[in-house]
Amino acid sequence: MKIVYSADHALHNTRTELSGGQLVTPFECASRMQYICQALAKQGLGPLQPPQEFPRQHVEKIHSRDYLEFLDTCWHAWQAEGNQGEAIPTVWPSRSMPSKIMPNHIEGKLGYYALAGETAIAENTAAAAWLSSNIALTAADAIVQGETSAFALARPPGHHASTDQYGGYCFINNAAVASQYLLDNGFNKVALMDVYFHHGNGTQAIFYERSDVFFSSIHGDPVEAFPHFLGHAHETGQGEGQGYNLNHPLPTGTSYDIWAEKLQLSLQAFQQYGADILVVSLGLDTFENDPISFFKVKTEEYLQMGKALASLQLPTLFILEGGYAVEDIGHNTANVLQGFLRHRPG
Ligand code: 5XA
Repeated sequence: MKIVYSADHALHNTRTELSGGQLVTPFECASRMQYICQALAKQGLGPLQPPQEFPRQHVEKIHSRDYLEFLDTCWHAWQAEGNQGEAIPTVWPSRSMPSKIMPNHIEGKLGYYALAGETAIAENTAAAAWLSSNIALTAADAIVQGETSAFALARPPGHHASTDQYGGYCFINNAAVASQYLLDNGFNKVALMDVYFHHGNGTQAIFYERSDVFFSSIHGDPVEAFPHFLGHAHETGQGEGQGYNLNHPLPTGTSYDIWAEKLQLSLQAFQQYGADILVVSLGLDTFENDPISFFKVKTEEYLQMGKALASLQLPTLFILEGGYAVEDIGHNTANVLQGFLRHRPG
């Protein structure tokens, strides 16, 4: 399996996350990658290969130009105001003030482009987000070149980012960018399986009215879990996308057996759809000891998850998303890949 990685993910090294009414050290932190790299090496997975740089136009197919410009200029504008801390939003175009006029001030712009308030932006956040998308594109390109499977060891994650909003630690939607790249390079029907604990609201929104990407997600029920305002079972797609969005919201304490039943439903739907490529948004925050999630998947069960994903017998692109039990994320990630490779070598 081709694995794409760059140590420069650590460019995104924010100090603050708004959590529980406090500014804490971000759960989505650079050390996650050290544990994953160590576990991959220990299990003989690799080598890790560097990303290529792709033209920005691949990302512009998913995200609006004004949003990307905001991302590129946010830190400078924030600093120019004399702010001492990292950039976080404090005001939103909420239900009671839905003005369509774009504020000039960075405080207003942050609220316009943020879908949540926990995620800070610092000096190199945009550079790291672009790099993360290049990692996803390089791994996608490996599949286009004939690899059976590839793993984009990318950070920051992407699945909460929509066309023009960031949040939930996500800035550029790597899975969406990679899926579009696959469609532009010979594949016709993408099965996009999101196994991240939190619903992939950004990915769903991006493809909601399209039939060339079938999005399915198994996640904490949004009445109880972030992002709270998307991810219900009745959201099944719209227009041309009707029938190509399948959500499985699940309650607190969900074990792997229950989770795996939903995965089988998604895989069956992908088969009926006639997918020719599988993209996996691989979050490891379904783990039983994850500090901000409430599923109960155990380390050894990630082998079964990999095996189940291999059963589709499709070219498969894994893209790293979340997972915050830092000392366990390595083994859990490696187990998914090992479980997959044992049943679909390559
Ligand atoms: O999968 N998404 C996340 O891990 C983001 C959670 C943000 C909670 N405020």
